[in-house]
Amino acid sequence: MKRADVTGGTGIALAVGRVVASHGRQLVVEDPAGQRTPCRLHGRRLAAVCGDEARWGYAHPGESYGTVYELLPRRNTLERLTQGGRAEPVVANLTQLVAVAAPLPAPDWFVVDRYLAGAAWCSVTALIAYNKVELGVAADAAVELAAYAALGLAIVQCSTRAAPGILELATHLKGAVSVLVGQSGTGKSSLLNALAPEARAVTQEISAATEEGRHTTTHAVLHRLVSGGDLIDSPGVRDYAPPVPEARHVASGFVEIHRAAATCRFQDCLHVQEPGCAVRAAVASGQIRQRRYESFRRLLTLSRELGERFPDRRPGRSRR
Ligand SMILES: Nc1nc2c(ncn2[C@@H]2O[C@H](COP(=O)(O)OP(=O)(O)O)[C@@H](O)[C@H]2O)c(=O)[nH]1
Ligand SMILES: [Mg+2]
Ligand SMILES: [Zn+2]
Repeated sequence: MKRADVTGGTGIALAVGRVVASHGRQLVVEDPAGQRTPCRLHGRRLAAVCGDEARWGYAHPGESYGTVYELLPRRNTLERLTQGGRAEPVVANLTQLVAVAAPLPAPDWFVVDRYLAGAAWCSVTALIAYNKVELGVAADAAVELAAYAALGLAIVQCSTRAAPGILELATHLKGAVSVLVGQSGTGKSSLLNALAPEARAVTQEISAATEEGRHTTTHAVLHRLVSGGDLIDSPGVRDYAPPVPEARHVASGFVEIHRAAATCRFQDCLHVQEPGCAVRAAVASGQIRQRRYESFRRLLTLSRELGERFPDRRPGRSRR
């Protein structure tokens, strides 16, 4: 197809591809057949992240790298909260987030809630992978996992030291574009290596393509799984903190709170001290777990703090 308008009148034929690795202005773009080409961004205004769909072509015949001229609209963007309180895109066009927890390090369920809320805020499905299960599942962890399952979340108990859980996880990743997130040390890198044994080599190859041989692990890389589906790996994604939206949208990150909120007396109820609050009634009756409500309250407080510290911050969005 001719897109002379976006190439400054050079009339270069552009193809649509997907950004499968991104490091600053250097990218790797994959065509629908799976062929990967190193690319650079055209112009200063473009900023691509892993998962972006792009129009690209060769600026000059015979060049060894392509040029990305245009990015297509994103279906969703996983964002990270920066020090300055802003939302920074990390990955685009994701369909699933896998929150990884394990017996060791001791799970922080508030962190898990935060990731699950982050998934809901960018409209992707979430599941929990409880890794290292060969170490045993403590009673309190079993209670938390059962509570998440009751909310409709898929829970996969797995171990990188045994096949069955990994195979079950692979089944959940089929047909999806996923990321692994969670506390450091829960086994995300080990899971990636178990799911995509070639991941290490691919990452090194991409390091070479985008940086002429300097090996770093700062890239976001999309791995195609042999068992089906794509898995995006990036240190920035794994340790990301989801941006918290405006106070009135925080509840949309908590499925049971969002559901109960439909019957609050006031439509703009924040579920803190308003009369006729169905959420607080459900907490009092035990229908909503106290810990989950506490988790919601923490994010609500954070949202207000961010609003005060950064009054001009971009408002959070909710698509529920
Ligand atoms: N016992 C046990 N240890 C594991 C398992 N998976 C990973 N580990 C170990 O947990 C530690 C952290 O793993 P890593 O993949 O680096 O975690 P990450 O920080 O989440 O990427 C390493 O010492 C791994 O060998 C597992 O299923 N069982
Ligand atoms: Mg790791
Ligand atoms: Zn309410």
